[in-house]
Amino acid sequence: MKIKVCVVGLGYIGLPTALLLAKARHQVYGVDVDQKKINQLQAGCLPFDENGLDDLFKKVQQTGNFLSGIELQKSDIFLIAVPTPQINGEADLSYVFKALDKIKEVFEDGNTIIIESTIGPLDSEKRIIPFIQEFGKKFRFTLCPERAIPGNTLYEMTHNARIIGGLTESDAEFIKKLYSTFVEGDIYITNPTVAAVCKVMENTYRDTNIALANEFAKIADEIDFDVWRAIELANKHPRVNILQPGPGVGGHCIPIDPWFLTAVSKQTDLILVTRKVNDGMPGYVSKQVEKLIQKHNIKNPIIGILGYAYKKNVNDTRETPAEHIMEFLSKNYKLLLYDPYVKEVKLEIIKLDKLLEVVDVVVLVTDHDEYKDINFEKYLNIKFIYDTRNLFTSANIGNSSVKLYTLGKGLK
Ligand code: SAJ
Repeated sequence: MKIKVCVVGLGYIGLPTALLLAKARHQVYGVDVDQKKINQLQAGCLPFDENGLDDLFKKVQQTGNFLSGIELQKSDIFLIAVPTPQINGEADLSYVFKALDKIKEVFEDGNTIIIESTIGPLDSEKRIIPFIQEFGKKFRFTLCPERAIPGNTLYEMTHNARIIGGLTESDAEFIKKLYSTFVEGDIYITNPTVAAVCKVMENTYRDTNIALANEFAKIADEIDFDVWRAIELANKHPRVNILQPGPGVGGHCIPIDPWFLTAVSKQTDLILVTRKVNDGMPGYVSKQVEKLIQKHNIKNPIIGILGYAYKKNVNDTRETPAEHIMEFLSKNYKLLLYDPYVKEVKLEIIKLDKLLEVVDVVVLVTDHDEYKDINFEKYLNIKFIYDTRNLFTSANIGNSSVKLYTLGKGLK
């Protein structure tokens, strides 16, 4: 079946989805409010990096199945993939409603609306479906929350299981057929509320698991053991899978989605504590660095920050813990930053070698592969390294006098 699909929002999810649909031979029209992004796409350039996206874009361009613009076009299906940020603990659906306003102008009897953006458990039933009903047309509706991880988006979009929450079973079955033209994973159908809850539960589970790992790391710092080794060994148990500690959680999902649950229920004690623990990590890391500066008695140190992206090997900086660590440390210290992926940060980014030649302290925030093989022996100016990801080993230190500290291994 060749279907005309209009994808509204050409971000980290919308654009790859649009290109995969076009590759599956649907006629896809991508829409975004950002004229600069549309100009880039029309000139054959991608607005962001993602594994394999460039090749896919080139292939799809040759087929003519993907076009883009600012204005919506009449289509059989409208797929919304716009951001749903969180403001003061509430999901902000204003971009979804702006998209629906635009869709209303071209909507025809029998068209379908798919939402891939993350929304709250009751938002479909209480807010979105009533809004579409006011179009006064026959419609189909499904909520199909995206589940792809940045850095491996295309693989996960095609291989992960998908959940389709339909207003009716027939709506869900109809959209299942569309997704099965590019999804190889299993596709399950349910209602929109279960689909929405499922999505936020997934990320809340991960947030809570990481908070537990972070708490274990703080205990390790206090009573002096290696939390990374302890987690590795605990995970040898067949029913245990503890995630990794770190400088805090970033990205547009894990620190945000739990708030969709706290917004609809008062019975969310654990979720609120989880958010507090993970949001407290950048402050904790900064204080550990301060303690070490005092311990080493370094006057007016220059601190080199390695990594600004929220996780390794991506250029995505949304909700990055690096921002808070830098804000905290810059109050009292001069900072320099190097991130091979990130171009637009307030602080000037200097080359890695240059940074390592002038700093007194190194704080590793993001474990990009590029840092793995740094040989610190060459840099006699560096007094200590604080590694928040357990990336560096004694091999990086060699015979130099630089002291390596790692989050969750104590300060000795
Ligand atoms: N992190 C840790 N410790 C870990 C794993 C991650 O501190 O053991 C940190 C990362 O450094 C990062 C943050 O958590 O700052 C989130 O990274 P992530 O790789 O766990 O997740 P995201 O936000 O990139 O993508 C998640 C994924 N959700 C799940 O795996 C349940 C992805 O599948 C979702 O599509 C995405 O959220 C989303 O859009 O909801």
